[in-house]
Amino acid sequence: MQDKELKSGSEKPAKLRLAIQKSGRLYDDSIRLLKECGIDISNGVNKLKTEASNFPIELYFLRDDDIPQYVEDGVADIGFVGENVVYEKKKKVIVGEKLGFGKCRLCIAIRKGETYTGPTFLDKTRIATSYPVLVEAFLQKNQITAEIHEISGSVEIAPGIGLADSICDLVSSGSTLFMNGLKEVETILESQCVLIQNRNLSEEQIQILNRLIFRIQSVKKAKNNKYILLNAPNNNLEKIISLLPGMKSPTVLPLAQEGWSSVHSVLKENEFWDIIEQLKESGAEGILVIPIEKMIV
Ligand code: PRT
Ligand code: ZN
Repeated sequence: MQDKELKSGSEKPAKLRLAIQKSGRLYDDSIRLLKECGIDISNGVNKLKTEASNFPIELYFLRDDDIPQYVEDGVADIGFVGENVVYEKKKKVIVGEKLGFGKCRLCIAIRKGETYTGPTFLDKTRIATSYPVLVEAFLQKNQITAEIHEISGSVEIAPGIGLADSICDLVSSGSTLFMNGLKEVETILESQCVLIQNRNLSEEQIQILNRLIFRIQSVKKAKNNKYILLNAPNNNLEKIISLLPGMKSPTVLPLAQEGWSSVHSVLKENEFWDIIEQLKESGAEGILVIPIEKMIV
């Protein structure tokens, strides 16, 4: 009896420990993505860690800079973190699924009035950055020698106070550069939040991870697609169908009004406006475009 109890006590069901940013730009989107994946973490997002009630995942809330190290060490099994941090930290982790948020670019910026002549412009100058590893790699690739000044915050003020000639920092809207009299001249990395994983996960953990990735992919696909319903005159049905790829092919149902059909299909977000215009030109009416919550293909 005692043996049995000990045995069942030691056989803990497998779970995945997921590290996400504690607060900051990636926090809201990370939580939202988990919710969209049907993972309930409502029992305490303000703690250091919390467990999902309906999925074998435990969440750790950390500073984004620390996430690659925790995942490399196996303190966390997986993490959501920006590619900029992953590649700057150079930790031994597997970089997987792109998560579609936290998008930005790591750019070199110079004073607005200067004329950029290519990477050689940076030769023998001073570059201020929080990303010395990525900047060094860019300089080496272009055979440039420059002095890298590593600073941890407000990089954009460095040229203005005479600390550097240029900067390398993350940009999203570009307004920070603009307000500081700077302009982008090189993009050294396009970045977004990605899923990273420890290299030694157990079989069971990989199975849980695959379930999570499947859900993430379904959410991402749904975001990139719209469901469309429209009424089509039968005499132009073929043309209208040819404009709508659908997941297999569009669904066509007869309308009560003779000579008309109802057509249902799925459209890619980026082809959406072009196709809508062509559909209208082909006589489609009553067009409804509806967001899709999950898409399993
Ligand atoms: O406390 P912790 O260390 O966890 O957070 P943090 O302050 O280091 O990071 P945080 O929350 O600012 O950013 C987290 C991640 O968000 C980054 O590592 C990037 O992957 C991503 N991200 C996306 C950005 C931006 N966009 C961004 N625009 N990170 C920073 N910025 C900053 C940039 O450094 C510059 O100061 O925003 C300014 C530029 O923005 P624009 O819109 O004016 O161009
Ligand atoms: Zn940080």
